[in-house]
Amino acid sequence: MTGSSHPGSIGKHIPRREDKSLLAGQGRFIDDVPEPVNTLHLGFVMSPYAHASIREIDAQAAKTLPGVVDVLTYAELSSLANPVEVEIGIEGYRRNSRPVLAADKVRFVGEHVAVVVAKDPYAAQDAIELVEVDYDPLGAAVSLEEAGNGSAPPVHDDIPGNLIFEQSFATDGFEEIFEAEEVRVSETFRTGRVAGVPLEPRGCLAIPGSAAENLQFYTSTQIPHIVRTGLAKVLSIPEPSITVITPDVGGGFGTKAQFYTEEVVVAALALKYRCPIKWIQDRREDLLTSIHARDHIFRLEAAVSREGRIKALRANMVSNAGAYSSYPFGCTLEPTGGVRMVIGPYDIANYAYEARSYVTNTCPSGAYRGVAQPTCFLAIEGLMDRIARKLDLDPAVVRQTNVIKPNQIPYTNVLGIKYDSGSHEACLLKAMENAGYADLRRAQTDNEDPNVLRGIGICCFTEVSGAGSVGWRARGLTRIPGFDTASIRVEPSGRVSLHTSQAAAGQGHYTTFAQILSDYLGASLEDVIVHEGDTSSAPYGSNTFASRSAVAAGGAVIKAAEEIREKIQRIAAYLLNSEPENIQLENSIAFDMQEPEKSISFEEVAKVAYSMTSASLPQGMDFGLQTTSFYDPPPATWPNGVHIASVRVDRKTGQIDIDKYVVVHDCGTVINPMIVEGQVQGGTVQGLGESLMEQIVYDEDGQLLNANLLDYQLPTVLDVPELELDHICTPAVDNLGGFKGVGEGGVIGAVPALTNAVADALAPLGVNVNRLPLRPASLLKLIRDAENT
Ligand code: MCN
Repeated sequence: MTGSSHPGSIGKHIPRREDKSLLAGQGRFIDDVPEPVNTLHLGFVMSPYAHASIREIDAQAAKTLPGVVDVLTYAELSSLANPVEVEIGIEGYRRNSRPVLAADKVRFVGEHVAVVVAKDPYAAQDAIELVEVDYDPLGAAVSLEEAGNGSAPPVHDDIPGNLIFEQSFATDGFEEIFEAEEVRVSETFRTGRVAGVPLEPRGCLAIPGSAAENLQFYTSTQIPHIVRTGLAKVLSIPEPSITVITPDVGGGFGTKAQFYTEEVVVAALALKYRCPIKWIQDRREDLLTSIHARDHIFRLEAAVSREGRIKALRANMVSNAGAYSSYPFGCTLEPTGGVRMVIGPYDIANYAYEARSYVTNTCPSGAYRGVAQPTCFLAIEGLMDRIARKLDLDPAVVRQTNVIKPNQIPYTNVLGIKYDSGSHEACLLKAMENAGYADLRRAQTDNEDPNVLRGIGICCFTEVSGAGSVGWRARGLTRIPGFDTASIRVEPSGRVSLHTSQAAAGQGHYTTFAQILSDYLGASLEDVIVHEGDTSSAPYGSNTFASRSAVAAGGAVIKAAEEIREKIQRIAAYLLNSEPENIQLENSIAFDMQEPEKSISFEEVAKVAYSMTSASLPQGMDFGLQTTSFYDPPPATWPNGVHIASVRVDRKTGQIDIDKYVVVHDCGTVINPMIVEGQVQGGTVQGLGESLMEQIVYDEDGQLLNANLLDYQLPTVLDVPELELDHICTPAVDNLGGFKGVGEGGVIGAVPALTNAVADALAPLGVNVNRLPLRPASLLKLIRDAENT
């Protein structure tokens, strides 16, 4: 891999520090947090109906079960906690809030109707069975198609037509330009609904302190600060009295970047009973109630020149919001994301879009890895292939015709989105070279076995990462700060503590932030210890999602490091009788570049800074070696990449074999190539799952049919091909450090590349592949239908 040319540890394969304990089974996850002796446990009574009025709840039998302390419903909880409402400042959004337990109606299967408080989790589970709820079932709005054509029953009385969000846009003179072109290519793509399925489901433990409203709140989340702000608001208690702590988090993938009603109930009841309360989710609850994602219909229409150049593009995205708008991203994240990102690495001057989101009687949707980008790139990359087929061009040539060229960068697209740098064309060319694209095409043409259908799929993409405050405001999200923060303290020992506003869920932050700090401060890597996920010590920030840590918190670390560096230089110069500008810091030693024998360790400098020697500080300087820096990055930073997949589809079984899989990725300055490769691999495998097998299935009544891991199929090691990864490094220009995010590119590239490969294989039969997931049974049906016509 081409790493960065940065001196020091940035760009080096440094083994992940966190793995020593995680791989030895010594990680401490939410269920491992020691629970105080008098801890009570919760169990939630979940609705078996997608849509029903609640006539009556009888909890008498449950309350008498040994070990049960209480059973509470909306009637009791509503006096303890306000409904959760996400504020979204964008035109076309209809406000929506969710009570922490269902009030008079349930709106999806799994919605909480009552909560059992018990002395152990087993009693809580047994009691759940005894709570009698009298429901009056109502017709359910489930499918997006029905929601879109207005035939679905209303989900909320105050959201007419179930339309919770709509937005449109068009560049000047769009219609005339569109109509002027002769060639039109269009397609409608339908994605399945998927779940994040982290290895560790959610859970929390709330421990009230001695003061009336003090609360220590452990939760398996990616967003401790946002949870804390949310708890304070919903429980109407002072924010400073709450400490949110994330232990090790066993994966989140966005599903843990939401503030959940269970978190509110656990906290509210800990304060009510003045004793510790714990709740750990099981897999069924996870699949029923942790946010779902995708479930989109994305239509694209392009007006194209005979050479395959897109002259005008029209997008229409419809997304399924589920029953409620979830906090903090709401239901606008996916539609605004899809229609804003679809232009991707292409130079398209004329663009119009419509985006809509409908509420339905299904689990709320939210921010899952990639957000809308696997869908919008499925659409634009699928369209590129269809343009190629229509004009009898090679699909790679169509992409080369439209891709942004190096001499156009910095490039600002029709929506005002700026790419300060990028290797859009170079990644395509390199991926084609690495894949042996010409040979793959030859093998496809030379294939003589009628039962083997060969296909090649390409996906060129950009990935929105590290969005700053302006980027979030542009999408109406007012509960996401956009900045991130780093606090650095050089301790009296000369060792360095770094607290960031991030909260890792497996991304390797304890290693990569140490690398950044070590390089920018001149501290030895071993001397730097990184802390995250405790709101009492970590400064406020946006937390971990949307591939933002490297860009936003990385920038904050650089800013803070530079501030401390300057102070150390001044103290060292004073003690060494040198000039601050001559002082260089390396390996926790400060030395005079012109007289290197004049040197002093960080420890000696720190002792002076903390007044632990007889030496004094320069006149007027404050004690200590500590600072906090806030960094608000540009609206977004744009990594890019290309995936190429070559597949064989068995015409008799619909089975897919992946022969070759190539990725070329550009995330700017690479902090740790090993971690970057792990991120790309993990994301690609999730994309493989999304395109080929994963799907949450609701029936027409809104019953979730596969809330278990036997029926919700995930990729295993047997499904994953050899992934050939390569990188191009074009550092970001507009942000500190030149880093671009990498957390989501894998899934964004994989879904379209694999889908296009299968579509390419089946195209000669006249099969149109435009609906995910591509399971063998559904492919076989498409093949049989084509053969029979
Ligand atoms: N990195 C790097 N060089 C770069 C960019 C990033 O070495 N040029 C490193 C970072 O320092 C960090 C990791 O790569 O250690 C991911 O960085 P980044 O892209 O900034 O993403 P975040 O740390 O903000 O993590 C969020 C991202 C998202 S949005 C999802 S979803 C996701 C993902 O990370 N969920 C994950 N990766 C995951 N990995 C694991 N193991 N578990 C999850 O739940």
